This record gives sequence, structure tokens and C-alpha cells, in this order.
Amino acid sequence: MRRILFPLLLLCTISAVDARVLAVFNQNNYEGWVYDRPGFYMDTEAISKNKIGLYGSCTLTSPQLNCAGVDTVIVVVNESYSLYYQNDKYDARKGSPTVSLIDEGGNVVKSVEHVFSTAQLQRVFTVKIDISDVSPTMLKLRLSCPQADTYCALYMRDFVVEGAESTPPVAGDVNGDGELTSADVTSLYNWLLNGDHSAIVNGDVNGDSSITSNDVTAVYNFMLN
Ligand SMILES: [Ca+2]
Ligand SMILES: [Ca+2]
Repeated sequence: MRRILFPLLLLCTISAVDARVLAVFNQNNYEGWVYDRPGFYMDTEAISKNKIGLYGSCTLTSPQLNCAGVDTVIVVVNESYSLYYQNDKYDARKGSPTVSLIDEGGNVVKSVEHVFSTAQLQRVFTVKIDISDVSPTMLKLRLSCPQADTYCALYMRDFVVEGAESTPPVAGDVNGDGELTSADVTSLYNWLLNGDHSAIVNGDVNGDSSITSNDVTAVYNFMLN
């Protein structure tokens, strides 16, 4: 059963060598995302039926992303709409959302503010964050809008977080740390025996679209050759 749980992940890691999918947020895939709106509770069922609104102090935070080997995190928002009340005091661009990457301790390691241009409305947009100089590989993505005196709101329903790699993957590098070692075998065993996929980035070593003991054999073959 476990062998078929990752068809999407496997397809992504195989077909997109230079950019793999790190996380997806849409109506069918919102597990692990945390919507934080003080004084307001929105459960996952509600998230599945609504666009996520960001304004004031609201944030939307991704599950942990394994960014090993990733040089650029790319957020591709496929459907959104934004509201501005622009006047002499409030500037649309300054009120546009912020995209941040945070480490396991909750610290912001990278941040891109004002991701919109001066356009009043952008339904589709892309944000790229260079993390080539960032040490931690386990990161979370956080979307937020400026606090307080801005009149801005962003509503989203569908976006993808991708990781672009500048270096080609190492054959048999299951855990994505850029090296072929016994840790890659351990990563596969942790999945096959315990269902722990936290250290698997490219588990389908032999390219048959499933993760099985044959991939352990494939890793050993790469080690021997
Ligand atoms: Ca490795
Ligand atoms: Ca396989």
C-alpha cells in the first residue's frame, strides 16, 4: 500500500530534475498548512472550501520543506485576488504580501516583501527566493500581509512551492544531501520498514515509479560502481 502513496511526488522528482515540488496548497492538498488568524479559528475543512485570506496579522505557514540541494524556492500562485483601498496615504505595493522562509526555530532566514508590483490586481504571480547562502535545509514558508495601517488583503486558493536546483542530482542520493552514502540506504529502510519518509527526497532510484526494496539494491549498485 505504501508503494503507491507517492505517485505525485515521484513524478515530480523524476520529471523535473532542476525544479522539484516542495509543497502544494489547494482544495485537495492543505494538510500540514497552518492558518493563523488571531481570534479566528479555521479548520482544515473550512480551508478546503474557501480561499485563504491574508490581511493584517494573518499568516499561512507551510509544512516543513526539505530544501536540501535547493538554491531557489519558487512560489507559483495560480489563483488569487487581492483588494486594495488605495489613496494618498496607502500605497498598493507597500501593502502587498510578504513571503518568508523560517527555520526550525521559527527565525526568518529569508524574506521577500511586497511581492506585487504596483498593479492593483494580480491573479497569477511568482515569487523567487534565493537560498543558496542559507545553511538550514529544513524550512517552512510563511505568507503574510503587512500589519496595521495598510488596507490590503490577498485571497488564495491554489499555489505550488517549488525548489530549483543548480547542480544535477547524485545518482542514488535518496535523502537529497548531495552525496551517496549509507545514509541513503537508511532513508529507504526507514520508509520501507517504518513508514518514515521524512528523509526521502528521491526515493525511486531505479525509476519504476515506486519505492521498493529494488531501490535499495539500486543504491548499492551505484555504491559499487
Ligand atoms: Ca545522500
Ligand atoms: Ca523504484
